[in-house]
Amino acid sequence: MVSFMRCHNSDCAMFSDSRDAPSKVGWIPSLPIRFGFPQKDLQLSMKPTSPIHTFQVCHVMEPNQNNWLRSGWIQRQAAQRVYVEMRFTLRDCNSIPWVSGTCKETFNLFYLQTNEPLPAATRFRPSDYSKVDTIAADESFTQTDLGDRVLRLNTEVREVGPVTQNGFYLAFQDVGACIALVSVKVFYKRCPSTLRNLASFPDTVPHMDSSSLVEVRGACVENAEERDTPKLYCGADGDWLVPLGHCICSIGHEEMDGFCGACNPGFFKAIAGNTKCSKCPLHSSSHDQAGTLCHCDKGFYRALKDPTTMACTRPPSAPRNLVSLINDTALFLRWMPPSDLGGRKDITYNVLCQRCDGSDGDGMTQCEACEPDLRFIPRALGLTGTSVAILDFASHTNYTFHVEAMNGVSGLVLSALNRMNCLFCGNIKCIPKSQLLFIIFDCFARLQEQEQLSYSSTRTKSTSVVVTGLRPSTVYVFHVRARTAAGYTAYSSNFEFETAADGMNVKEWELRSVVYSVSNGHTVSVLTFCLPVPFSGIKTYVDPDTYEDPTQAVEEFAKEIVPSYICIERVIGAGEFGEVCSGYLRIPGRMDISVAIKTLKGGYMDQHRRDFLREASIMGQFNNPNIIRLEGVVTNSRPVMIVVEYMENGALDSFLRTRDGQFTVLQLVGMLRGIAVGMTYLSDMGYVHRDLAARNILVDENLVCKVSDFGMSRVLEDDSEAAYTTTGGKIPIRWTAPEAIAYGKFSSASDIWSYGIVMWEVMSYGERPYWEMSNQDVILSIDEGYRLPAPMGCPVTLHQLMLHCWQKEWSQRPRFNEVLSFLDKLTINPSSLLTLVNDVQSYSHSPEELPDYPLFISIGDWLDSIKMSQYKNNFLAGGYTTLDSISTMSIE
Ligand code: ACK
Repeated sequence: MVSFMRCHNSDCAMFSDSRDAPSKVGWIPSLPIRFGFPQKDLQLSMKPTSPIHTFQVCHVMEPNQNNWLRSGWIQRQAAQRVYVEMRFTLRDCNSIPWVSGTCKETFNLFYLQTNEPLPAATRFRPSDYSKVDTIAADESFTQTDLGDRVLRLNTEVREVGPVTQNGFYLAFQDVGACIALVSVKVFYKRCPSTLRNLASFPDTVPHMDSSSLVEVRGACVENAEERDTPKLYCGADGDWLVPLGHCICSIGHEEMDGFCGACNPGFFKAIAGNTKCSKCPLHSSSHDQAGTLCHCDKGFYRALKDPTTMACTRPPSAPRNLVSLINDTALFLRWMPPSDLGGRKDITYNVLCQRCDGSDGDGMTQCEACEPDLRFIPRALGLTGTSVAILDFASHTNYTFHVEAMNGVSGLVLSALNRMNCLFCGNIKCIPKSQLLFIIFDCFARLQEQEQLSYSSTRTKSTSVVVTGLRPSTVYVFHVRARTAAGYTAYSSNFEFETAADGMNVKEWELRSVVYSVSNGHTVSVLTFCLPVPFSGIKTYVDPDTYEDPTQAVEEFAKEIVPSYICIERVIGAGEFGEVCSGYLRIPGRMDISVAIKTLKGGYMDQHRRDFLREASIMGQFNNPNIIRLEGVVTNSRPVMIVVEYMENGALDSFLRTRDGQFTVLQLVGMLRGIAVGMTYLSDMGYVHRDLAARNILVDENLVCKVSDFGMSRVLEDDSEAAYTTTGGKIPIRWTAPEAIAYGKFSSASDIWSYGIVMWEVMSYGERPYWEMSNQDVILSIDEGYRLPAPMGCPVTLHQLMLHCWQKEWSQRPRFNEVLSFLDKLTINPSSLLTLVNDVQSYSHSPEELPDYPLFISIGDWLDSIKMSQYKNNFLAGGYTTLDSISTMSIE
């Protein structure tokens, strides 16, 4: 082997390269099998001045060719996945006169793994080698201006392996083609050492398994410190993915080209962070490199609370123009602010008073402070205005007043110069600690039918609640209370109302409660009033938990089936409460129906039975071709069963995994459309699924996808993906919107997020979202703006739709009906699915970078939506034919 040069992606690590001089790199024609790749210099007409050394073979006239060329032993080194790039010319048989059926247009690539080079005398046995692929030419000839046909160079790359032993041989088999092998480059991919977010990451070789990422921790660069642990993931193609965490430059240092450099003299940085060094503020300077603080020039000061970025200041000069005015009982003093405020705005004034009584026996004047005896309005010290009134003078006494100006740095100077002033510094009032704050956690609305002892209660985190299932002609009483850090508040005063007899107003009322605290900050009160919810015509979902007795909900929404009508055939899986079986429902006088039967295993507790049947009372309310249909329940005998329609292909995730790559994009979009139909229906009914994921979608024999798994959508106990969050809930992190993870805000908008993840699962044939990343890393990376990249072969339009579903701001995500009409447009206009993500150069991977247009398929759609249809032709004439091209359009 000559060299072991490393490189990235297409510019790749080279174990050996026969481009320069093939004889040096160990290519040996394998003997004694007949060899047909003699080394020759081939003059390619592409580069007439530079001869290229090649191995050639061209026995196209003779039948039964079997010519081999084998490489020397190539050490595997760090590689896990090895690639071979072959450059060759291959003549097409039509261009060779007189050849019959003996001429071939392909050759074969083989390899053999060994831990050591084979002894030189080892016989070459083709049967030891494993075939990698048959190689054909993309190009064989091209036409020149003069009409000549010129041989074209082909480049083909194949993956060899997996290579697990120390090294390997490559071998080429010719079976009768006319080939010139110009070069062979053997390489592997790696993520090159890099600097990211002020951390350095070492050279890393990707995993052999293309679907898994290598997690790499970065080390902070010099003079930087770690905030969140910096991490990158090395992907199979040698790309670094998902940057997480970061380092920040330490104090006295700033970021320069990915490193942390010292602040220059005259500059400083007092806090660690990715900000720049700041110029020293006025009247301060730093003389050394890496300054963390600028020192005040002589005569200037920095008060304790002054930020380091503030100019140094000095005490003010004296107040000006002091004038006095006396009436019968009061003295008024007024003055003007100093001419020099010292560079500060926090100026205050002290009025100092001295009373001097003649002289003592030594002839000395006796002076004392007189402020305690006098009344100063508003006060004597710390005045912010420029006047004061003084009262309560004693008769026949001399008073002397001084007004001094102070600011935030006066104390620093005075304390050094004159401690006498401390006389006036006492009597500082204690500021009371901030008052105890009450936090409203949640409210309870209690609903009671008048003159009935029973009541039901609803818990909500918002300040309004919709009450459903009310009876006609009944008087109801509502009251609301709040739970705060200090416990429950008292109930609000009662709000009474009577539902109408015709039932029009009886189903839903919105109970609005206003939670307020009174002025002392210690009580929280609740005001309540009621508003009827306008009748929308769409059936709304009724939460079985609002029933006092959940069996009532089952009775209302699920049919009881006679157990003898159910024929169980076999067990197909295990559910949380018992086995899942398949079988038939044989109702007399009706056709047999294939069903799945979920059973509740014996020895259950009442709570289990209620939770088990909860799914039936939810499912029973739905009637939609893309929602799993409830046939009925068996509750009056053992075992308790839930009977639903049978879905031949089982759960969508495992179904796709076993059919990797077998569907057209349109078929996959058809599946996604079905799920969107089901979800549109659920969201219109006001039902939030909370656990939408491919594992909870079932597929029938016609590839129709139906939403299922409603039972645990409230508590998610049965989902193996659900993990406990810091708030105590159990949540399938990878599928759940950030606001639902962070503070339990589940909504149809959070279902839309999950729908985007399901889209990704479908387009990647059941790949695990975020691969092996930990839940914590998933949360972090989402927060930092990372979104799943498009799966291989995914149309740009679909990935853009996913990114829309993953907008951080939930109100900006599309609604299910919008997703549905978007998918419909895609299906009607399949050319919109032709651009694959891999084909697009500048393509956004994050919702923040989404082009500023909503979900449109064509330029026409878009212009229609912004009322500019008349410009369609101008756009097309200008070459703007796709929405991607619009996103890169400039003002000009
Ligand atoms: O992937 P699967 O075959 O699809 O394995 C699970 C298993 O039962 C445990 O839930 C399958 N399953 C659940 N409901 C149905 C249904 N209605 N039709 C067919 N298979 C079902 C599910």
